[in-house]
Amino acid sequence: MRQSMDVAAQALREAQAVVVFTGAGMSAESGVPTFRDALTGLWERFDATELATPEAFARDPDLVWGWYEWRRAMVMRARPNPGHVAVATIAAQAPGCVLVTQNVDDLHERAGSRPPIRLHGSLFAPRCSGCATAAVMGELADQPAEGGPVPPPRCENCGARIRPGVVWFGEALPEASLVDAVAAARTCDLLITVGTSGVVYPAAEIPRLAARSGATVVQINPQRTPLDEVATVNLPGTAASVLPALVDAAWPVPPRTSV
Ligand code: BV8
Ligand code: ZN
Repeated sequence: MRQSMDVAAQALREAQAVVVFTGAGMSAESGVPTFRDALTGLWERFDATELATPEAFARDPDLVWGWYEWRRAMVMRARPNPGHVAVATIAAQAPGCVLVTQNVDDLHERAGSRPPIRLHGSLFAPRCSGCATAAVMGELADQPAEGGPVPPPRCENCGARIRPGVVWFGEALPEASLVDAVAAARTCDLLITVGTSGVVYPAAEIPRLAARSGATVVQINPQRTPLDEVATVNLPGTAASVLPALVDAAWPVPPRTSV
């Protein structure tokens, strides 16, 4: 691990264009369950990919809206972890750093990062399912701790149901975000991928594209993932422990001069 950390730290120190690419594991230590285990309690009988679809919302809008309100409440109770703070430090220290996230929480911004390129939208940007008018984020729905169905609000403009501002399975990613993320992956010399299983496309293409374009790819994840095969360096471990260690190794804090 020591040798890999040294390689990663040198790559970060010397990089001219850095991409940080994050997934649900980034927020796990803030108490926000990863996508595969976002379903606890009431939701455990559903597969996330079954709830995160336009068909599910059309079939049972109260159930789907309730799930997103339950997740939004959890994110609002959560706090950024040391990994989010380390990402904000990298963005401040590394030239031309671009943050690309698959996450729909706001923990990167709350840790001080500039708004990331969001490939899968946000829990905090609801919009009308009919006329796409942006909706004002209302008060949190009154739900039991384990969650439950909540009727979505109605659009003031056209009366259609308000939907979560996320990208569901089967929906296209926001074109501009994808174009910007692809451009960044193509031109970076270092991509750090943190806390993603690397199985959801087209987002999962980003680290692979960086590798194909000749960038050094550093993966931070406690588990093995399909991205192991494209990572130049694997740093096994969690976001909140490995990212701060990487920042310290790249930019050691000069010892205090005794005054
Ligand atoms: C599209 C928002 C076309 C919603 C999400 C077969 C092959 C290839 C593709 C497909 C296919 N079949 C279907 C598809 C397409 C599909 C897809 O990829 N499916 C997968 C399941 C195979 N993709 C789509 O549908 C996309 N759209 O293709 O549209 C199109 C084109 C034009 C016009 C119309 C249509 C849309 C995909 C976006 C779906 N929305 N999120 C919501 O949040 O509810 S995706 C969702 O899962 C998350 O946002 C996240 O991005 C994604 C993957 O999750 P991860 O972030 O990787 O998290 P996960 O839980 O999987 O893993 C966590 C990782 O963290 C693990 O590795 C774990 O070890 C690690 N970890 C845990 N703790 C820590 C940690 N790491 C660090 N520290 C820790 N403490
Ligand atoms: Zn409307």
